Amino acid sequence: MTEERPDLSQVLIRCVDGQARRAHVTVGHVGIAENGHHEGGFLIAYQPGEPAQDNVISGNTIGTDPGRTLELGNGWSGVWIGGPSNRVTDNAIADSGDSGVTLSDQSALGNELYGNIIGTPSGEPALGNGLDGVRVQYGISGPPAGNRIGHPEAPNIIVGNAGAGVRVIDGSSNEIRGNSIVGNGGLGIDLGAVGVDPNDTEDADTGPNGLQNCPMLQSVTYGELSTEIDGPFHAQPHRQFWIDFYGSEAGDPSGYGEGEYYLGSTSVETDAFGNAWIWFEYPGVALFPSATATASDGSTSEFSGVISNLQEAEDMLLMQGPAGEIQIDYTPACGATDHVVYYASSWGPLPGGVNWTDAACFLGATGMAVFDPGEVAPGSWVYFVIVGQNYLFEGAYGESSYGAERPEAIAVGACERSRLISPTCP
Ligand SMILES: [Ca+2]
Ligand SMILES: [Ca+2]
Ligand SMILES: [Ca+2]
Repeated sequence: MTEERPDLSQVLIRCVDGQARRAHVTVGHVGIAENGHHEGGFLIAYQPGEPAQDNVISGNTIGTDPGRTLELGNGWSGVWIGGPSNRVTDNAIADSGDSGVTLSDQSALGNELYGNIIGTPSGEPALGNGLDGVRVQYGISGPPAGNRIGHPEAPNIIVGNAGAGVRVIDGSSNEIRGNSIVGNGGLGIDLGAVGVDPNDTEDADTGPNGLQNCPMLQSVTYGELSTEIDGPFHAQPHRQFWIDFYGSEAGDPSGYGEGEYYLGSTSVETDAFGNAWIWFEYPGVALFPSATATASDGSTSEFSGVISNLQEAEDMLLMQGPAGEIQIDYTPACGATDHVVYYASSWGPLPGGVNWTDAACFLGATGMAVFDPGEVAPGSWVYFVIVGQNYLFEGAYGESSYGAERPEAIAVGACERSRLISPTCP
């Protein structure tokens, strides 16, 4: 049922006029990797009138070894699909010269990508694909449509690819939900032109996935046991949408989100003016939240902007008393109900980090702490960082006076509460 075409792709599934339909092929547990000598990994080919359909590619490693350590990438896409209703599940797809998976052509309808690792997770050798994780684009006959890339119950991990996590250049109703998309060179999801597409009035614009408008997250509120996220959403009037929420350990440099971990979903319906208010409560700590909107036709938006309410303590004043003690006065950030001040001194600026040597703990809502550095040699530098400890958080109030995030305070055990260091204000 498969043709070997070592000069083109390692596994070719295609239909040719006048020949038997190449459908219902299942290929699994095949290592597809050949040091770039092959142009592609799997090719499910387009052929007018006889599209290759209903095939399953499952459980393979494509472009690397099963341990995901070797660079064995194919010259172009790891998987290229130009036919309908194929399923690509539970594969590792890495080190392609082009995108991890390309969905192309008018006949690329209703394909499903579930449970794949596209690129390489952080901490593993960097074997991201050379273009996008998943690319949806016009082919010979037209644009793809109605494909499903991930689902909250069967997400893909799309990480460390050179371009976007998922790029939809052409086509409509391509659903992108529930995935872990992080650490890609471009946006997590990029529709149309490279970069963020601004929302428009009543989402009247047209383009890939209808250039679906995304939610505008406005606030994130950290409670004792949960995180509340809310904000406005503006799109086409009288339509229903799924709003998917994600958290990330860090925001994307663009200020727009990727979605490192899926938090959950809510549905909304826009009013006659295209407005809706979104609200979501996550039972835990959700850092750098972002969201996408998916219309009832399956068109998913780009990610929203990330909320990052990073703040620093203000009005800091340092004074040295007659006995050499140092008093710092300040206004704690974020209205913290409790906080800690860590202290260190050294010769000159420290290139490698600060060894925090003292701390003042359980300072409540006040803005004053006193340290005795003892005999301070001329030329010494002193550093402070003020850390909130509201609720579940050990939230950082921005950078330390050293200019770096305070690491977990192993050297200063007295204040340790075994809490998460948050880059945002609680
Ligand atoms: Ca874009
Ligand atoms: Ca739009
Ligand atoms: Ca639109």
